[in-house]
Amino acid sequence: MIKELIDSPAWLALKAHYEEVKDLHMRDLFAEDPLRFDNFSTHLNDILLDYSKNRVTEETMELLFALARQGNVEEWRDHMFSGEKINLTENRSVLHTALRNRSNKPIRVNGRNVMPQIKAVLAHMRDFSEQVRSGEWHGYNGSKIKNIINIGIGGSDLGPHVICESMKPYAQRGLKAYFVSNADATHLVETLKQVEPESTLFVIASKTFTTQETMLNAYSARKWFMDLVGNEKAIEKHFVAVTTNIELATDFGINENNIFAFWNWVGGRYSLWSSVGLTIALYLGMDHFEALLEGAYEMDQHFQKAPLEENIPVIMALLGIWYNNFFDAQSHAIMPYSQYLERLPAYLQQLDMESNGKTIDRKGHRVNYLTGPIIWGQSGTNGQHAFFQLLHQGTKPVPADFLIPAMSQNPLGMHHRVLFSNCLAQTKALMLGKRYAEAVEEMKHQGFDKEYIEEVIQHKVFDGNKPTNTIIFESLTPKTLGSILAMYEHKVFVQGVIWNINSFDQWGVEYGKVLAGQIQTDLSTPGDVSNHDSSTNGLINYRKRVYFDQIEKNKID
Ligand code: G6Q
Repeated sequence: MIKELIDSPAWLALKAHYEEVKDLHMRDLFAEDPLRFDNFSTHLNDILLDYSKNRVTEETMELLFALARQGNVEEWRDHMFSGEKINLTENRSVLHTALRNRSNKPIRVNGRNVMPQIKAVLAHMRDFSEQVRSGEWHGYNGSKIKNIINIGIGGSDLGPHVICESMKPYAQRGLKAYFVSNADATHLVETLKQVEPESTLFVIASKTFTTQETMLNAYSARKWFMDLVGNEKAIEKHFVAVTTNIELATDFGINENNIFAFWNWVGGRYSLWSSVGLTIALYLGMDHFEALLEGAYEMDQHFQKAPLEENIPVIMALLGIWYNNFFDAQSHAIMPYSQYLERLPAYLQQLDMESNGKTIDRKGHRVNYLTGPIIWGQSGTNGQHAFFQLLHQGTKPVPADFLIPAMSQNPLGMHHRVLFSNCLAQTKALMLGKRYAEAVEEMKHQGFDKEYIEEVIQHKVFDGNKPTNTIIFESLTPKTLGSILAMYEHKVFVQGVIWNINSFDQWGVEYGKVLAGQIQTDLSTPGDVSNHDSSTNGLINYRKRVYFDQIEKNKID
């Protein structure tokens, strides 16, 4: 009989080991092993993962690798790459990796090689993006396209958004990319204030073409366009779609030639590598989009071929499990020391929390261990002046990833040296902490008297022993970014396999998509409602009173 995860040999071995090592301090581990950095770091191309500042010994890592082997991580990985239907609850293959397959190897879904369709869509994207970027494709009155507005949400927004934001140095001069996702009209209205219809191209990105927020924004954008241009025929010059639902996109008025296909074996949050990346291709050019795919492909190869002991996504996944399940860490922080990567935490929130925010295992049983952590973070050094206090001296363990390029794309004076020093100073301080005697010595040196030192000294002591990974790379190129995003995808995958959950469905999101319907109906008529719980009734009625009062007043005025 297969044992439950928490009663399995590898888990029990880790549990016993945790009791032995939980009080070890990294400061001592570093003192004992001058080669700790060499022993606990690995790399792929220019991407170096330094995981030496973690609360692990050689034995911890061995036990974690045994856990991965016990969970059949390698077998599941191979199932995913070969197109097996590992998304059980939706009976689907999980093949975002096929989208960036740069080899000639066929990949089959239901016996059919999907590579020719993938290549055809890539060619379509190249052709279209080159036409727009060169001006060959122009607005209805001959104007050059200067603004791309991506209308989409969740997986149809976060991926392209983080890439466009991170890759600004590669963007074409004179071209701007905007992202509209929120149902709050403010998002659309404020964006439209910045553009003219004749030089704007809307990319309606929606796998289903039914998502309420996206459709609302798409139809409001269409109305804005029609109000200003008044020519139905002009729509096809300014609206294109990325979707699996050709019929609804055509109903919207989009010319079938301007619909970019993708497939239901591409999950929303894994879709930026598909035609959902059209906005990326338009903004950065297809060569850069393909470099992104290349980088992801190299990480895929590494994930498939490197032994677990050197495998970056596997190591990151196992360290996450170590803290999540043995140290009870509830969250994991992402600290990119790069302004360009400002949106990375938001992107990773969806990738990780939508994938592994699950309570039911693959067999349909409720799990009795923690699954996916809360992902949060902010670009450094801003976080240092805000929430880092809790990392240094709070009561909650927060493992964190620090990401930093060795070279800045904006080599201005001392900026990058200051940024880099801050990044390393933080991980060093989090690891070392500051002992009582060190704090006293420091205060004495600063000239404080004995009495004052005694009064405040406890506040100046830092426990340290706070784990961090540092991911350093030469500079933030499309290829490197592709590798980094694929690295996180596979990290999340490995964790899902070990936790025995399906990382590829999102029933909570689907539930949210239908929930609002009844309330929306209730909001449209005057008079209080009483058909919900008292909280929901109270809040609906508050809004109705404000809204209908306002309408009444405006009539009187
Ligand atoms: C991602 C989720 C979700 C989805 C959005 C948008 O994995 O399924 O974030 O991407 O709800 O869905 P559409 O692309 O269908 O509009």
